[in-house]
Amino acid sequence: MFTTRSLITLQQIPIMTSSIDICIEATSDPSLKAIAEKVKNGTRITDEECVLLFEKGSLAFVGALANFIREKLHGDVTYFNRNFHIEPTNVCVFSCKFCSYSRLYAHKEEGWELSIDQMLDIVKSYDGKPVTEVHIVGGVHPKMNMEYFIELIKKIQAHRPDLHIKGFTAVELDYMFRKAKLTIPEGMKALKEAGLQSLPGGGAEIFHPDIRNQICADKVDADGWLAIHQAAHELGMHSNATMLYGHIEKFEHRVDHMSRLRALQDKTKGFNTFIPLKFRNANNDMSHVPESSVSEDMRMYAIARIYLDNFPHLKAYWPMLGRNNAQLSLAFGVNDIDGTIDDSTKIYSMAGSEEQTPAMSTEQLVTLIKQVKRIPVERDTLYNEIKNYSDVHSFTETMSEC
Ligand code: V47
Ligand code: SF4
Repeated sequence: MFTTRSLITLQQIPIMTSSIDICIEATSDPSLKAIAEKVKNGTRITDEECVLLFEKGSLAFVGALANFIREKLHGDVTYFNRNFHIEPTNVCVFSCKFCSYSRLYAHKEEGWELSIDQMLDIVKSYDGKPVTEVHIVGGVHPKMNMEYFIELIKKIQAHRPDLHIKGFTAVELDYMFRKAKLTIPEGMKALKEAGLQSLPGGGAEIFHPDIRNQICADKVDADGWLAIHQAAHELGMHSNATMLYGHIEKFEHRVDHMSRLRALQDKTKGFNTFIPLKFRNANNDMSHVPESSVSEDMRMYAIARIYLDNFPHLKAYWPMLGRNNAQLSLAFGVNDIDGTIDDSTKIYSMAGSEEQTPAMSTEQLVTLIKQVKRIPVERDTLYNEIKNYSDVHSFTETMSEC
C-alpha cells in the first residue's frame, strides 16, 4: 500500500528530467553531488574527484552517472565486430608476472611459433566469411622481426584487401623498432606503408612506475607506450588503450593511468576505445593475488566512462570478463563488446577465464545484447556502422559460422 507521502514522491518523478537528477537528489555527500552535477553538465572531472569516486561512489551511484553518459553518446546502441585473432607466438623475451601465456625463449619447445604460411592459412580459412578485422598480437619473439611482420602484413593484404589489419601492441612494436634500429615514427611509417591500419591497446598494464616495476619491469615504459600510440595517431592511424586492473595497484594508480591517456587523447584524438582488462590469476606468478569482484569490475567500467570524457567508446572484452558480466557491463557505461572472435585466442583461457574456447556466433552476440534491451550494431574497426540488428529476428540468410 502506498502512503500519501510516497504517492507524492512518485508523482514528482516524471517532472524530473532524468535518472541523473534522481541520483543528484538522492546523494547526501556534497563532493559526490558536485561530481554528479558536473556529469550532468558535461564538465570534466578532476583526478582527485576520480579517486573519490573509486573510494566513495556506490555501484548504483557510479552506474547511474556512467549510464547517463553512455546513453547521451550512444543511446542504446551496442557495438560488436566480426573479427578473428592470430597469435603468431607465445614465446616471449619478457617475463611479466601476470602473464600465464608466454614461454621464455629458453623453453620455446613448450610454446608455439607460427610461420607466415601458417598465419596465411588462418586468414584463408575465413575466405567467404564476413569478417572485417584481423587482430594480430602475441609474445615478443627474438627472431620474429620487422621484416617478418612486414611480409606477413603485405601477404594478408594481397590475399584479402578488405580485411582491416589491427596488430601489434606497443610492447611488440618497441622491440621491433629497436632491433631494426628505427625511430618510432620511422618504424610506424614502414608498417603503415606495408598495410597495418590500427593498433590494439595491449601492453599498457599500469603506467605508474611503482606498479609497472613490480609486474612488468623489463618491457616498454609508460612514455614509450604513449610515444608509439602518439606516432600512430600522427600518421592518421587509430588505436585502443587498455589498463590491467584489479591486482596490486591502488585507485591512485588507475587514475594516473587514465590521466595519461586522457592527456594524449586531448592532443591527438586518435584513441577509439578504452578497454579495462580484469586481472585473472590462474597459472601465473601472481596467482596469490585475489581477483576483483564483479561489483568492483562494474565500478571500474563506470568510473572509466565518467573520467575518460574524450574517449568515444568503452569496451568490455567478453572472453576475459565472461559473457554474463559483459552483458551486465552494458548498464555501466560499456557500449562495445568486441567481436565474434573464435577459439584461437589463448591469452585469457590460459589465465583462468571461464571462457575456455572464446567463440560467439553473431546470433549469440546479438541475442546477448538484445536480452538487456540494447540495440546490437555490427561495426567495422573504425566504428562505421555495418548493420543494425534491431529488426533482425531470423539469422538464416545473413549468418555464417563466424
Ligand atoms: O597487455 C595478460 C593482458 C593484454 C593477463 O585493442 C591479462 O581491441 C588479465 O590488449 N589477466 C593483451 N589480462 C590483450 C589486449 C587486447 C585484448 C582484446 C582487445 C584489444 C583491443 C586488446 O592482455 C596484455 C595484458 O594487459 N593480460 N595476462 C591476465 N593474467
Ligand atoms: Fe610477453 Fe606480453 Fe606476456 Fe608480457 S604480457 S610476458 S610482453 S606475452
